[in-house]
Amino acid sequence: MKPVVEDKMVVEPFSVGWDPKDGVMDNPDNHIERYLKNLTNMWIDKNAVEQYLKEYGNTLVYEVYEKEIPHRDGEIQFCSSITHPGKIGKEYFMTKGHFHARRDTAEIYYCLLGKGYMLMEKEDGEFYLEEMYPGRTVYVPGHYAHRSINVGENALISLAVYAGDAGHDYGSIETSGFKHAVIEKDGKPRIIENPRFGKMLE
Ligand code: S6P
Ligand code: ZN
Repeated sequence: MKPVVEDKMVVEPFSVGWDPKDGVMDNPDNHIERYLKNLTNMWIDKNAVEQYLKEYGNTLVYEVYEKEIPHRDGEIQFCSSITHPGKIGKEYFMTKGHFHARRDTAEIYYCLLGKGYMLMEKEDGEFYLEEMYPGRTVYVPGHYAHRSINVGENALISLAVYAGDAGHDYGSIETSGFKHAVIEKDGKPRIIENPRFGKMLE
């Protein structure tokens, strides 16, 4: 990841190509790749993580392509967010999830391909699960941690757009997790309470 861009940087008008079929952006400034070995604590079933790594090796769970925009009020960040298909035990591949560092900033996800859910959860546990499929847009209000969950057979691809100074706060999600999780039951996605909530690092 590059250092945060100098705040006084002037942004010239620009456009960027990205392929709606695979979410790959031309000349991105950042291409973030999240592999399973760096995401071992975020799943309900720790044994299933070990099992998956033994069977399939260190697998790419999700990736993000973005242009570097100054992290300041008035700008707009955007990226393509690609969550690959797969399951750790019964739990679908998903992003780490985060609150925005500036908690009151919202975000929209415009889904281009795939099938999944956006899990949105407030600190007090109030939560919403919105479906994601091509042509569907999810509005994530401020104060909701959010995570994309891929329940389909192919990549879940969205264009995410959010406030320039939103920032990311992964802290409490890494340590406590979300209160809810989406797992497969009888071949269908089902929401459950996360049995490891509050102790993801144990
Ligand atoms: C940023 C936005 C997305 C995510 C991306 C990866 O505010 O919500 O671009 O960064 O989907 O998820 P995460 O939780 O690892 O940042
Ligand atoms: Zn976000």
